[in-house]
Amino acid sequence: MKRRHDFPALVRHFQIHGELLSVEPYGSGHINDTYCAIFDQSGTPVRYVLQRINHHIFKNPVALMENVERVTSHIGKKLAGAADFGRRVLTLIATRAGRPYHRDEQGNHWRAYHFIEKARSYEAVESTQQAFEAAKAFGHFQKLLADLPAPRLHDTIPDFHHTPKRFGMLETAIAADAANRARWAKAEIEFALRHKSISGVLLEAGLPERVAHNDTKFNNVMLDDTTGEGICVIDLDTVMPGLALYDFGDMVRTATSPAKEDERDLTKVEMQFPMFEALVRGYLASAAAFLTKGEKQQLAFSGKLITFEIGIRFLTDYLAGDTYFKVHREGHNLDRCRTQFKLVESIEQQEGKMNKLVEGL
Ligand code: ADP
Ligand code: GN1
Ligand code: MG
Repeated sequence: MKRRHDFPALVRHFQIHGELLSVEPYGSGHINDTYCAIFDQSGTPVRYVLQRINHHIFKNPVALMENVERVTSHIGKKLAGAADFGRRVLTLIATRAGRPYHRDEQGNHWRAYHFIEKARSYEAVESTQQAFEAAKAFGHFQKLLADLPAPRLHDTIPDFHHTPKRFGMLETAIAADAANRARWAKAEIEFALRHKSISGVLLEAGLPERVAHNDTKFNNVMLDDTTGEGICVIDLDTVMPGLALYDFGDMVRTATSPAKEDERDLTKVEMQFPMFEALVRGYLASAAAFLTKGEKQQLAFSGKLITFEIGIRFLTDYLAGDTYFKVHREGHNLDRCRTQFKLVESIEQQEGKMNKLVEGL
């Protein structure tokens, strides 16, 4: 039986003063459970973010939180003194025991963050300015972490962006057909098999390992309500060693098409060239100085590859019976897979032009 969490007891473990007024589910992530908790602090309502880490997916929440703590404090030190500093990096709230997380009696790991006010994240991109700002913020995030002192961060999910291994998992899921759904996904399976050869390209390109975010979905950056600036990069669970292009690729995946990830009307899914241009310009505005020529050459390709990779992950989960991503309707993962593959096609049609743009900058 699913037991509701005892929020009044839970929040008392964190160094937050005042009386708890309410706790509501918040956001639309596919993995963790996010809540907004409001406290009365001397007559003023103050919001906090409370998150339960999905330990089925993140098998070592303690190591994960060690990463998050190192990353946020490294960035925090660098930005100290900057205008609006407290909104530019996630700030963990320690527990009364002095730890960055609380482990409850059911074995759940919880963390609390200060709420970034006067900013929000968006499910779909609305303007080139937004695309530019998001890419600039993610590039800046990589730049700030380029000199993170040793040791290497923990791999919170090993081989997270190892596309050939992801493809192997898809092949296993097709063969097993555990939910008896392969017959509903024939066209998608065929599409995936036809594109298998692109899987290994980035891994074989000899690109440098960097600290990457690894989940730079457009809704993982908060845009300032007044200025539109990408004020804070959030969702740090997958910050770990990776390629810079995993991040740029995921921006192309989530910020060039005006459609939501689970849009059913595929005519709305399209790689819009002006959005791509804004992403490249925004990313280079903060990352040009450290990117190698080899990385720059693959900016467009990374968009195609990461979109393909997430597409095959959705397809794999559909075939396995929806065991990984949260789903809210029948065929949800298949719908998500379809938007990704449609976007791959759209990128393919414009790849020459996309590469020309990058070469010219
Ligand atoms: P998930 O891993 O489930 O995607 P996120 O960490 O991205 O979880 O949080 C989900 C949503 O909650 C985000 O898209 C964002 O809108 C909001 N959010 C997360 N952290 C904060 C914060 N510190 N301040 C304000 N909003 C936040
Ligand atoms: C998941 O947690 P969220 O919703 O930001 C997933 C990403 C996928 C994304 C697809 C740990 O991200 O890898 O790209 O869904 N995160 C994990 O929307 O698997
Ligand atoms: Mg998120």
